[in-house]
Amino acid sequence: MNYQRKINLLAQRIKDGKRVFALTGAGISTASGIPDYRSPGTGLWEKINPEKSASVTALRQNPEYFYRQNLLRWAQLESANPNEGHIALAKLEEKGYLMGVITQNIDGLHQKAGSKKVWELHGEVRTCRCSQCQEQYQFGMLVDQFQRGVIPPVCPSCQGMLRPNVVLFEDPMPEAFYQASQVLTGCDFLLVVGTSLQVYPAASLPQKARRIGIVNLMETPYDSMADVVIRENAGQVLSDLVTALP
Ligand code: CNA
Repeated sequence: MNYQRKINLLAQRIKDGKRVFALTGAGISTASGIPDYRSPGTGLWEKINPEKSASVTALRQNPEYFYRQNLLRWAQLESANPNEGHIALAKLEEKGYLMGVITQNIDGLHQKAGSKKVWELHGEVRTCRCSQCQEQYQFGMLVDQFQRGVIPPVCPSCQGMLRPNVVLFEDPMPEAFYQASQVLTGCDFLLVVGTSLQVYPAASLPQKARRIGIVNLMETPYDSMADVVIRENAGQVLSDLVTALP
C-alpha cells in the first residue's frame, strides 16, 4: 500500500471510531531535539543505561551519581518546543477526532502544543517531591539546589531527600497508568506514535484497543497486529493525517 493510501486508511479508522486515542513515546519528540532511548546512533541507550542510572536503586544507593547522570538532561526539557507532530495531535483533539493522548514522555510537549487530555504514564518534570514527607515542590527547586552544589537536593521543611516526579525504573506505576487503562476500555482505534513498544507495562496498552495503527521509524512487536503501519517521520505523517481529516 502506498503512503497516501495508508494515510487515508488511518484517517478512515479515526473517522469511524467513537473512542479514539493516541499513545505516544519518545519518537514524537526527537524532532524537538530530545533524544529517544533506542534510535541507533542518537538514542540515549548508547550513552547511558537508564535502567541503572534512572532507577530507585541508583537514587537510594548513590544519589549524587543519580543526580549528576540525570538532572541537567531533565532540566533541559523545560526549554524544548513542541513540533508538528505534537501540534497535529492537539488539532485532532480540538476537532473532536481524538479523545486524548496517553504518553510515555516526561517532556510536557503535548500540553505545550495545546492537548487538553493527557495521561502521563511515566511522570513529568514540572514538579518534584520529598521522598520522606511527600511534600510537593516545583522541579526548579531541584535545579537550584543542584546548581548551588546541594547534591542530593533536600526538602526545605524536613531535610529529607527530594526526588523528581519522574517514574523511575522499579517505581510503581502512577494513577495515570490505571486511568489510561480504564479510558482505553472500548477504544475503537489507538494511534500509536514514536514508541518501540518495549517498555512494560505501557507497552501492554495497545492490547486494550480494538484496532491499532502504528507510526514509527523502526519496527515494533505490534506491527503484525496493526491495521496500518507507517515507518516514516511522525511529524510529517501526523500533519498529513490532519490534512486528510477536515
Ligand atoms: P524508545 O524505546 O526510544 O522508542 C522510540 C521509537 O521512536 C523508536 O522505535 C524510533 O524508531 C522511533 N522514532 C524516533 N524518531 C522518530 C520520528 N521522528 N518519527 C517516528 N518514529 C521515530 O522510546 P519509548 O518511548 O518507546 O520508550 C519508553 C521510554 C523512553 C519512556 O520511559 C520514556 O520516559 C523514555 N524517554 C522519554 C523521552 C521524552 O520525554 N521525550 C525521551 C527519552 C526517553
